[in-house]
Amino acid sequence: MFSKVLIANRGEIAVRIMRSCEELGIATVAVYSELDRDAVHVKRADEAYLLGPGPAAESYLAVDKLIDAVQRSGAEAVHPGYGFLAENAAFAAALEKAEITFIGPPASAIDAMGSKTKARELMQKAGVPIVPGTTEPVEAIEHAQRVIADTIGYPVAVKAAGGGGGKGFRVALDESKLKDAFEGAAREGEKFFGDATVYLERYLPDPRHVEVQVLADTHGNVIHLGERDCSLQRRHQKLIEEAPAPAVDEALRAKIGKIATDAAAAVKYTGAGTIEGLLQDGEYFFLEMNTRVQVEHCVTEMVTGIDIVKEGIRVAAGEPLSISQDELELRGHAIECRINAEDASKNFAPAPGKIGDYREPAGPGVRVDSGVTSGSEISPMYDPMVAKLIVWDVDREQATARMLRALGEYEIEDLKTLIPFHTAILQTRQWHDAETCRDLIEDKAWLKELAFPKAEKPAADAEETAEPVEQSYTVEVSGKRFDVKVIGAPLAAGTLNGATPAPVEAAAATRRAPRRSDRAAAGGGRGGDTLSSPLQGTVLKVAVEKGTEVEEGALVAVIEAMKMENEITAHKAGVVSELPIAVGASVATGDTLAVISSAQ
Ligand code: MV4
Repeated sequence: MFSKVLIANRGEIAVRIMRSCEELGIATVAVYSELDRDAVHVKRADEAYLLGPGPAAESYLAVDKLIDAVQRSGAEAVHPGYGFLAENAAFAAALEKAEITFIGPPASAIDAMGSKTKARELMQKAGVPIVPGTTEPVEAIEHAQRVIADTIGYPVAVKAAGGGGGKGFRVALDESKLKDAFEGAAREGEKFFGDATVYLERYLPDPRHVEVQVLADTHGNVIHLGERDCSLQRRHQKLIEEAPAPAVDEALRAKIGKIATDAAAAVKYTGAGTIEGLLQDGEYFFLEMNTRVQVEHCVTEMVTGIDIVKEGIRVAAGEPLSISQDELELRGHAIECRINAEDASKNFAPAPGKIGDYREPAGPGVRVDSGVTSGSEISPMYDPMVAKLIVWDVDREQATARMLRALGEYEIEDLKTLIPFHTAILQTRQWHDAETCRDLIEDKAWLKELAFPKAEKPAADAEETAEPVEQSYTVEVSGKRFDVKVIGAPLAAGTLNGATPAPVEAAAATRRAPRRSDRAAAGGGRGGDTLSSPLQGTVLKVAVEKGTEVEEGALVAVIEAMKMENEITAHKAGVVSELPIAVGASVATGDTLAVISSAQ
């Protein structure tokens, strides 16, 4: 076994990996950017090395700096986590050359699965069912038209060969939409992966996203740990995951498990990996393989009792897997909610900021994987996911009740997170019936109900400096009279407790008593005609001009922040009278994006 491992990542996954290392008696090495000097993962590690400035290209993606840190620390192996360099075959090869162990699959397996067309061809040869379509790149639109007419038919999915996780994925419902889809997928492939190559798949109208966790060692053992359902997604970002999948019974589990282990064996996979697929009407199709530990690995850990990260480390050290397929047992049900710094009511706009008071839920069957604490700064530079809340219980219904209880316990002050969104969605009939909830996630009106109450005016730092006082009030709640005693900071002159509206709207929307964490931070205000930016980022697209007449909800601009594209829509109908933004410009939270005057 290794004696020291460097974790080439940040946030919750870096902490998660350190936990497994500690249990295995392995010393941990953190790396960090200048923005992460005070981050939880840095303090947690036995030692830590500064990589460079905040931008990932100068820190978490800087291969030379990472290898230098490995050599200075004397670590024998590197765990990449997910994101950053986790699926970079060149990084795995560079480590190999420097005689450092990469805790992950061989570079050849990363490479084989990295090209989606190559992966589809390999899987087809291995007898793994793929979504019907092409395994060769489709060079030109005329070529695509021919293949669609001859074999696939409409609707058709156009996907970037270098893509994955939905990047570079467009749908053409009929021939008239093919050109846009083809060009869109190619453009996105070029932008994100430097590869404009696209391929075609039959578009499945209402599949479930079902993926299988696999583990493989260097002794020829390849096993699967059952499946996860990750159908609840928004713009290809998973939001809630669960295991087992509601639509999978034991017979289907055995069938898709074999598909997954066949797929892994075909690329001589080792370590932890995931076969992603689509399930429709009991039929399973391979989509792609993620050659890394995934965000949602935790739900599988909860129902199998297996530490997936630990198994990956054991495999990299040359040890055999600690369990066999026959020994594996699934028990109960697990659900994971991603706690992102995002505002669901504003199109899931990133909501970076500094966390105030912070308190994680606990109690039976509750697990929190987080990388933050009180005072942590969520930077727009990195992923908006700050924590994962995972629960286990004996069945899906009880796990849902437990998740709602845990979400209610979670206190994250001064930061807008998806907690109200999760709380609302888990109480819907659609979730109860195990539907994919696609209708709700696209429902602008429903999401708007999740709006955070306006931030309260800070009472001139009174809370920090003043002694708490006791004050008595008489209040009426739904016409019933109560005498209440309030113990806390004295109120600023001229304001009574109710001077700012109480967060009843949010409470109604989330159907539970208002919690402290609901009273979140200031955000992009939308006062009168001014449409101000709810986030800090870069303007990617401006969809209107001065003088354009817009409907409420019409696209005004696209702003990139925390690696996500965010559509900013008109807050009211009217005419764009001012437009102080341009493509490429940086905007701060609260900056005016447009002024929309009411049409006469
Ligand atoms: C598809 C699809 C339908 N047909 N491919 C790709 C990446 C992943 N985020 C979802 N992806 C999809 N690929 C074909 N040929 C539909 C989706 C899809 C989806 C699938 C299951 C559950 C939820 C989904 C949400 C968006 C897109």
